[in-house]
Amino acid sequence: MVKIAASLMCADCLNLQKDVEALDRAGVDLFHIDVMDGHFAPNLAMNLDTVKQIRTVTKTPIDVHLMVDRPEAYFPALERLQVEYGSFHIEATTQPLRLTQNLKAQGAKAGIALNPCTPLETLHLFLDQIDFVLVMTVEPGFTGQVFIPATLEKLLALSDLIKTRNFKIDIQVDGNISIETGKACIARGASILVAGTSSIFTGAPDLYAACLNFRRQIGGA
Ligand code: S6P
Ligand code: MG
Repeated sequence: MVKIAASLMCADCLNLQKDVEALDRAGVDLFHIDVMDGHFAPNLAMNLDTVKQIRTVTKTPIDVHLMVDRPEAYFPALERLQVEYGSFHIEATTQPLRLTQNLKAQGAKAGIALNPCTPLETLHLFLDQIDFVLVMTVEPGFTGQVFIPATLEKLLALSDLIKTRNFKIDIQVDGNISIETGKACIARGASILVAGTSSIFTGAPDLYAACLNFRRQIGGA
């Protein structure tokens, strides 16, 4: 079944625990946490100290998306948190292979994130090393952006590549994933949808109901 990763950057930061609890009741599969440095992505979102606090109020697996230059600098802190999923951008490091191995050694599912303009060829050496690929469907940094349609072709090419080489790798999509774009991504092989302001954090008063509705609409009920 397709997994829903709720993007906590889009949650109500004045009532974060309340949102986490509502999302847990609605049965989200992962909490997606964006960590930025203001360089790789021109914004700041959550940080690893927040992850530590979120851990104390939920048992749902945590998915950290490092949108930072030199992600290796964050690895000692990440390791202490024992997250279930971790990804970093291939554009941001000179040692991606070492980092995927490190994530696996921590017991996390290892993911490589690709910006919309980064070609799939960069992944060829790693396909036997990773558990998931995070395909950005917007440029990194902000919520509420417009979906880049050309990323749908990239998804299709990626799922063909994974099938042809017979690997078991999840495809996560991140950026303006709505009911419509989510269905289009699933049809092209996506198995983890990052849910933000375009799907569940829409500003509607009932986050729990919005989450159940999204699950039902994408065909996962
Ligand atoms: C964006 C970040 C994402 C967003 C999420 C926002 O750079 O990686 O995880 O938080 O995609 O969702 P939406 O629906 O507002 O685009
Ligand atoms: Mg993200």
